[in-house]
Amino acid sequence: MRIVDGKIYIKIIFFGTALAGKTTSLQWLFQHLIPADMKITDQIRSVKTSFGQTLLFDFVPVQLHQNIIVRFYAATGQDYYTSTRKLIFNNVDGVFFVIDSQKKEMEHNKEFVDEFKKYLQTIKELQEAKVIVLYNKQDLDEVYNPEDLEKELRLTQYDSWPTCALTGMNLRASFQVMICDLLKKLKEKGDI
Ligand SMILES: Nc1nc2c(ncn2[C@@H]2O[C@H](COP(=O)(O)OP(=O)(O)OP(=O)(O)O)[C@@H](O)[C@H]2O)c(=O)[nH]1
Ligand SMILES: [Mg+2]
Repeated sequence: MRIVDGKIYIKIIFFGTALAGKTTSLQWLFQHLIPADMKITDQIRSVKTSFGQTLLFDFVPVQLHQNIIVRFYAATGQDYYTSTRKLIFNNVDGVFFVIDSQKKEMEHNKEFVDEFKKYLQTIKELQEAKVIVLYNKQDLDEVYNPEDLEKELRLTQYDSWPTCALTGMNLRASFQVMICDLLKKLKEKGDI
């Protein structure tokens, strides 16, 4: 979190494997949940590869309140960019950890959990950040249910929802919990 000229900047990141649904989740939130008068830009800024995947990150700023700007970032999930992915965690306040629930993605998800836990040890802001896990693609066949996933991936300590980023299932609820938690922290610290 950064306070510049009396404005509070909150940073929320979507993290997870390539094609897990980070960009799709952010798009759904932007299109269906963020009221027009809170939008600072009319579209998500992103750098895409020729296959439609995110290169580096997607970015969208939202004005939550007169003095509160929330900046959303969706990190790239491609393995090629692992070294740049860490940079995006600087000053983070909230993380949506997007899991591709498909059975075939289990090992890949485990690698990302390891990567995330490594960042947890070294990035202080991340230790204090609100983390919500989205067990995405629950609409598909051949997926694990959230209970099995959180046990197998050792993510039981976090709030979580089964989601479908295509229809927005549970994205509203998870977003509300994220924002409420972050605003509560700001109030406790006396910033608002
Ligand atoms: N069936 C289904 N497909 C989904 C869901 N979420 C995303 N997808 C699809 O999965 C593909 C990848 O989604 P993206 O949102 O681009 O994935 P990403 O996590 O941003 O991937 P990178 O940018 O490569 O890191 C797209 O074709 C989406 O339409 C979901 O909940 N269900
Ligand atoms: Mg993406």
